[in-house]
Amino acid sequence: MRASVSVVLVSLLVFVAISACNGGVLSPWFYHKSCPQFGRIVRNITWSKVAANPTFAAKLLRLHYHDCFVQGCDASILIDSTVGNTAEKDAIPNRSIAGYEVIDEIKTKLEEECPGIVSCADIVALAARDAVSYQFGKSMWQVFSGRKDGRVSLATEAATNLPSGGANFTTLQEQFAGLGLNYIDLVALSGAHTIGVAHCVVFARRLNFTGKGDIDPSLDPDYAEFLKTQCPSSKPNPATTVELDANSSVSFDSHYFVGLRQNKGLLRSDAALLTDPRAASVTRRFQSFHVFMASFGKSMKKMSDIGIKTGKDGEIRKNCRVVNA
Ligand code: HEM
Ligand SMILES: *[C@@H]1O[C@H](CO)[C@@H](O)[C@H](O)[C@H]1NC(C)=O
Ligand SMILES: *[C@@H]1O[C@H](CO)[C@@H](O)[C@H](O)[C@H]1NC(C)=O
Ligand SMILES: *[C@@H]1O[C@H](CO)[C@@H](O)[C@H](O)[C@H]1NC(C)=O
Ligand SMILES: *[C@@H]1O[C@H](CO)[C@@H](O)[C@H](O)[C@H]1NC(C)=O
Ligand SMILES: CC(=O)N[C@H]1CO[C@H](CO)[C@@H](O)[C@@H]1O
Repeated sequence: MRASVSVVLVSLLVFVAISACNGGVLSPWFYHKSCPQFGRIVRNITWSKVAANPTFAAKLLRLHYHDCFVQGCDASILIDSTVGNTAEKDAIPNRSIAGYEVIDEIKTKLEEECPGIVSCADIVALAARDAVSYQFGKSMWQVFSGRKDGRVSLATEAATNLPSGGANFTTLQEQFAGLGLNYIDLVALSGAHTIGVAHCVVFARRLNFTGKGDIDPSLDPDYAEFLKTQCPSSKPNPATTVELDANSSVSFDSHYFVGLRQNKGLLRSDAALLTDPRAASVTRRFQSFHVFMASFGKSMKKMSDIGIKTGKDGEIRKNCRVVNA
């Protein structure tokens, strides 16, 4: 009797322990024995790229987000289109996704040091963390490893799974919920827009809201005038970009939430966070950097767990741009 109770207890404990670390799949020590240089190599190359060009921080962070939201975090975003298949990277929402060459460089170095061991998906997850962390000189959240690379990449999926910059709160919340992310994750992860830029076309509608030259009433009028000078409808330049977090788009801080609450969120999806009372209250708390950063790290970890492939579901790609033959 006593023995069977302890057996049940022990199995329960083991079960709890395993569920606590992503069903036992991902681990902070995954490459500890097989490729102890993994963390150092990713950080070395990522930091030197961001040091030379700070815009890589935003690019690598967004790359990881796009990867995870389509097919799970399986590096499907890296696959090049082929004659018979238009890949995710060539889907419309993928416009201006970049950072591929940094991932390639890291992969090449890792294949020299530990051939066939490290997945492209794990590189993407760690490079996103390190790119943001460079500014702080230390890692800002923990990343677990052990993802396998997927063998499928479809442009059509990128178009449906990635929320549009014009989305309202209901749509955003539904799309995030479908991936196991709640409204706090939605607000925290939207805080990624504290760095980087957007093209005029993704917010142009807000400057001609009903087609009568009027501005989106949820946009600060002075800020809207500024945006019109940057993105004149008479002379549209498809290459023009505007900072997502006005005047603070290089520094990873909580200024996004300060601007957002002054109705200076650039995208309609940013402004939408203020239309839900619970989400709006989170945006207020996230004006504090420490509160935001703690939550951002937790939500990034949840995001980097989406749709993990293991065993025969995936592979360790030799070249991040092509599925293995
Ligand atoms: C909440 C839903 C989201 C929507 C609707 C959205 C939409 C967008 C759009 C439209 C752009 C501008 C793209 C361009 O014009 O080139 C953008 C940029 C960006 N997004 Fe998001 N995004 C969302 C969530 C996220 C998340 C979860 C992350 C990362 C954790 C993220 C990171 C970024 C970054 C860093 C940029 C700037 C990229 C650069 O400067 O190259 N976004 N986003
Ligand atoms: C990265 O590695 C190179 C070559 O191994 C080395 O010269 C360089 O100092 C390293 N950089 C950092 C930031 O550790
Ligand atoms: C949000 O957007 C969706 C899709 O465009 C639309 O069907 C829905 O009615 C909108 N919801 C609200 C509350 O505006
Ligand atoms: C606003 O949009 C309407 C309808 O698309 C267009 O006819 C008009 O020229 C636009 N106005 C401005 C100022 O861009
Ligand atoms: C950005 O800085 C300029 C110059 O200090 C200022 O005029 C402008 O209002 C700021 N923009 C926003 C959106 O705060
Ligand atoms: C439609 C579109 O803008 N596609 C782009 C996706 O990303 C690649 C790589 O940056 C571009 O070359 C495509 O033009």
